[in-house]
Amino acid sequence: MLESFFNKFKKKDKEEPGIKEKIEETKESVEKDLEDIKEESKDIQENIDHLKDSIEENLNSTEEKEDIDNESRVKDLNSAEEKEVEEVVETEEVQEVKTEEKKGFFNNLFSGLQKTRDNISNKIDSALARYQKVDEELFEELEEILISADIGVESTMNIMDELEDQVKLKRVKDPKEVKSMLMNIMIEKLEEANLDNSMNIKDTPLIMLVIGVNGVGKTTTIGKLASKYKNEGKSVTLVAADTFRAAAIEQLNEWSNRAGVDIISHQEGADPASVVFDGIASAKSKNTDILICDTAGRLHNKKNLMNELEKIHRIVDREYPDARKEVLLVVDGTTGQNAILQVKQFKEVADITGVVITKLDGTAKGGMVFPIESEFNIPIKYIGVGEQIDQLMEFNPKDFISAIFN
Ligand SMILES: Nc1nc2c(ncn2[C@@H]2O[C@H](COP(=O)(O)OP(=O)(O)OP(=O)(O)O)[C@@H](O)[C@H]2O)c(=O)[nH]1
Ligand SMILES: [Mg+2]
Repeated sequence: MLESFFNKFKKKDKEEPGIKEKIEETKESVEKDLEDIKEESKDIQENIDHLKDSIEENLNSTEEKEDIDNESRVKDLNSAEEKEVEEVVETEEVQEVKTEEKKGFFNNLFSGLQKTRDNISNKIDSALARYQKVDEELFEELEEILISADIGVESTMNIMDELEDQVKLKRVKDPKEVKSMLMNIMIEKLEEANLDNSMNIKDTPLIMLVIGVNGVGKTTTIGKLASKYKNEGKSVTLVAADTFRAAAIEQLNEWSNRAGVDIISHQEGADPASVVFDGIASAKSKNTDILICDTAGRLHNKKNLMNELEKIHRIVDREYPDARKEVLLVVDGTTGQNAILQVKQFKEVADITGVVITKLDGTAKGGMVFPIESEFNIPIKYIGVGEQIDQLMEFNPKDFISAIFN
């Protein structure tokens, strides 16, 4: 088409001289423009192709992603459902175990405190049944009952003052109403001491030193504690730092087998501090949570006991500064006033962080928890209510008073 157009003008060149050059020039520039346009359109086409490719790629990957997302969403939903079902089953199982544990706890506590309950609760019942009205005589009789259960004069006075105030304030006439009032006042008085009765086993490593006079139940308590803490998921090692008698080491060994925990022991007569040293080395290398040391922490001689405990404390401070220390004093509940006296004496020589009262199953004088908490201000952490491995209960004012009143 361009050729015929230019040929037309060739003819004209003869009529108009110079026009031929002009036409040639225009032809060249038009041809060049055409070339440029062709190039440009090639580029544009290439760009379009490229864009198409990338759009397609994006579309594919979005689809793939959606597929993956959907798949994982379905997976998440399924696993959430499974988890929910598992959780429901687990919660039921855990609740069942907890209910069983609670039942076991109250059964043990209730039967373990029977003698004290008979002494306090039954006597109170029969006194209240004999009175028609709430008067001074009844108060005196109640006071005697509390004192006979080793609640102590000071604590008994505090409890009775409060009871009389409340009876006046609430104008209580019927003796039957007095029992629950008395129970609540006793719980309040124990709680008033504001002591931390629960043993903190969360902050580990923890080193427990168990002290107390001969035969109070130290080794038995250690065995029970080891089993308890192991069941609560803690790793425990016993340290036979009572090297006084070979039989003591053997007895602790038996408890370590019963509880299924490790033990570190030396020969009879070895230095107790060196056994503690080895116990610490073992705890460090195995990352053990709790070390429980059975000490021959007797009070036949105050100076000896102080020296022995100081030496052990020094070793712990030097070798295991990260470890928390608890010093548990064990007293035998069946020794009544003697047990209270031991708390007083040990308090003078050792930084006791808690008391364990053992053999409460064998005494009617469980009231001794009052002077220990209120007068000496030392928390009772556990009570022993039998020789069996599970017969060591955490001490809790409400549970304790409820168990001796109902
Ligand atoms: N009924 C009853 N007996 C207990 C309780 N705790 C310990 N016993 C018994 O008390 C006795 C002495 O217990 P041990 O654990 O050997 O006392 P210990 O303080 O280690 O004695 P030594 O090492 O000799 O100083 C054992 O016969 C235990 O079975 C308890 O809570 N109730
Ligand atoms: Mg012992």
